[in-house]
Amino acid sequence: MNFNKNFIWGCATSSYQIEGAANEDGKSPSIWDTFTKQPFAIHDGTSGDVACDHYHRYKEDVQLLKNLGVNAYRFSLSWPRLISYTCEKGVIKGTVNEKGFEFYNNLIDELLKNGIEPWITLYHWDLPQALEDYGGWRNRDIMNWSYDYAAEVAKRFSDRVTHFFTINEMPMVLAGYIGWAAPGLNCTQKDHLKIIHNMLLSHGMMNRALHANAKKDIQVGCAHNGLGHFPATDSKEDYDAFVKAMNCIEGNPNAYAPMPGSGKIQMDSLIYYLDPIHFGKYPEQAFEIFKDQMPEIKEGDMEIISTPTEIQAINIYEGRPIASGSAPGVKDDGWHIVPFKPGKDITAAKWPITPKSMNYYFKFISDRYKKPVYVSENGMSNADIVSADGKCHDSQRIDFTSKYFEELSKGIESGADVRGYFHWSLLDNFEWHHGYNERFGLVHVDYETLKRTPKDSYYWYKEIIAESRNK
Ligand code: PNW
Repeated sequence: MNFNKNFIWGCATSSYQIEGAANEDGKSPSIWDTFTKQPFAIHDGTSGDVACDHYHRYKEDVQLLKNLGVNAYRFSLSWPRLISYTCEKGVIKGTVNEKGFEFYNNLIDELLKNGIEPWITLYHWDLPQALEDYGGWRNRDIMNWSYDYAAEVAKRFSDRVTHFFTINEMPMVLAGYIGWAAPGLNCTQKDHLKIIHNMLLSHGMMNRALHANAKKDIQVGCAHNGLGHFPATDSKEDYDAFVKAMNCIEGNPNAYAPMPGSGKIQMDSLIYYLDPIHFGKYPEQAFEIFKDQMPEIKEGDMEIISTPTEIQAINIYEGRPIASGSAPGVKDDGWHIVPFKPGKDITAAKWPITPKSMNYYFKFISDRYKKPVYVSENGMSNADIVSADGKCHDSQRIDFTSKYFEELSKGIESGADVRGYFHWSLLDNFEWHHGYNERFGLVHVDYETLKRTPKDSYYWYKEIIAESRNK
């Protein structure tokens, strides 16, 4: 495989999914603390109150990373652990929680002591509940709250941390305003487009705050998620069809598929989110399709949003094969999604296994935005159990990951500038509205004893990393 010696091999996690300690050491509630307590919000009725108890076991988890041999670890900061908010005379005031900063300082030091580079995500969905009470992502002021938060993060951590991701998966933040994620609201499309605009502004303001307060050169980007489509065959026609699909910003918000003529924003469109960041403008077609639903763009907004970033990160799990010719029932745009055959390979979460998502998609992103790209998440949910022999034999995950690596390698060979890969996830963890039923870890977690058992895939990934270093 085509990974050079300097390729970054890592693992990713997020605060609410692993930390636990939901009410400890001055942490204020997040929207996920609130949402998980609502009846039927979470499939198995659980919450992240304890999760993997990483807050108390981070040293053990750093040893797992060290033994794995990764050179980088991507984790997120719990915003409500770091800052709590009150409102006085209509002005929102944040107060720093020193205990929260102490936890991440310790984690960063522990990582560095063990030769692992910390990569920080500022926002992985656990918004302080107090900010949601003031409108959260619906309130344009969030760009200023984001600035102040990011400035504090840079002041405290940029002496030791070089890589920062602003917002993780803006489209999935939007899921909170479609109903199935926190805060569990159901908004109109006009609201959704405004929320996206506010997220883009916040990304830009975090980027500015990080750079303005950094103690050394840092690299900043957002971690976007999308569907990694790919041409159904090697024909020129299908390749052109794939490019058209990538440029389609309409789709079914709940089906993760582009759909020309639907009049709905495709929740995880690539170009609707990333063109503003990299080119300083929304795709032209957005104004034709969404007309007066488009957000108000104030003077200077697009400059804030397009403040230069150094890197682009992408979380990638699946995609759809695209072929030329239109499908019945949708506007003829010269392409269509080829339906999967019955019995298609799927993961435990029933997501289709599509290794080719690592190939053309990354070339497309790399060519379009011309920034170094990192795979900030990739992995699968599997029905893993600890066997009678005390081990966890997750051959599916090894198979999945090796197939995805092979296609990523082909993408790099064809010119995609991908510089690193972070496996999702280090540990089995709280998988949002699915609760603990989906296991994404390289390490199995027994939620009764909190015992960690490295799975076969952990040892396999360890070998891949070692081989690629010794090339
Ligand atoms: C990502 N989908 O979310 C998140 O960044 C992680 O926190 C999460 O645990 C991981 O992927 C696995 O789900 C996604 O339904 C959630 O397409 C849902 C989807 C994609 C990504």
